[in-house]
Amino acid sequence: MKRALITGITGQDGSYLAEYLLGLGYEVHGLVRRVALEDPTRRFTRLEHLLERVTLHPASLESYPSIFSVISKQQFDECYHLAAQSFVAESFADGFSTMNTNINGTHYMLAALRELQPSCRFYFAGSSEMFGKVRETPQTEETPFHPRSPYGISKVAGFDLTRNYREAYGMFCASGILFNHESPRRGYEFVTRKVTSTVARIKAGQARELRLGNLEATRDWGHARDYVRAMHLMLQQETPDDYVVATGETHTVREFCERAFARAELDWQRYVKVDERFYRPAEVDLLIGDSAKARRELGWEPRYTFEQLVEEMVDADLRAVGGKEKEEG
Ligand code: G4F
Repeated sequence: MKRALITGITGQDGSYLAEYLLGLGYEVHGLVRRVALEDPTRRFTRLEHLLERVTLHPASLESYPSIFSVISKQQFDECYHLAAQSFVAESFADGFSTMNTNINGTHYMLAALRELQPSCRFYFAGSSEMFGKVRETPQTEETPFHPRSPYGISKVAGFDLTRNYREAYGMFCASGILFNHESPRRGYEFVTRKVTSTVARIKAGQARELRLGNLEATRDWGHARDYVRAMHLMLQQETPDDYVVATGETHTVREFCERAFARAELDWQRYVKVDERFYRPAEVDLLIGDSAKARRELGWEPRYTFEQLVEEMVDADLRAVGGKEKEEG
């Protein structure tokens, strides 16, 4: 039985990955903040159904000794480093804490593994935000990075650290350059969930409008459940490498709204209001990923379509507010 350690296990990706690895027969461990362990009902909503089957360890990405302590007590075959301050808008509001957590946290994980378990395979959650002001479209593993937010900058640093540990110390370190990936477990601050949760509240008579920023922002949106399979595959290869994970399809925020409102039989134009407050100081251009390398070398491909993703998210939010989801067929 393989043993995996997941940082960020309480998040969207962490919970899907934990589920997936348990299904493959892994013993799954997670790093969580001590405050989360003390407040499980609020902090473990995505993990509730797995709590009996995973082992959680208190540690903070800001504290090297706490990470060192967990890694010194148990041998792990694989480590998936997903924890981060991952909301781009927040990184503009507080770039310093985003940098501290994302860069130092990654460095601490790598340094502790190097010291204690250099044979543990390491996955770093890179991001399409690293491409930022894109130099070519679609983006591949060869496309130069030009990050446009403190978050993007912190992810480039994490990516470079991961590659450096691979090259300098011969560790099995791989990075996924993941494009946006969503699901009914997405945080409410991200645009897709903000849209689907508000659609459901409007349908239930609990909200009257949806205020958004840039409707023309364009993203390559996949399903998180598909993307965690790619993370696992990266750590099963003979040699460590970096892979773009994307659908290769791109849509605007406006299109996402149209589809989400239509799923609930509502006209998006009646409810969506553009609000300057949700614009960002710098926006990334057209993001669209070319995942040919992952498809060829990992045998990975997405199973969800954009339409299925939107429908699953809207239906889940409608159920949550007690609204009626659209009948299938
Ligand atoms: O949903 P978002 O906040 O995601 P963003 O910034 O693309 O980042 C996500 O994907 C990255 C992968 O490339 C991850 F690395 C990152 O951690 C995160 O998961 O915003 C998507 C787009 C942006 O262009 C934003 O300007 O939607 C636009 N948008 C328009 N109105 C809005 C809003 N975004 C948010 N969050 N809220 C709005 O009201």
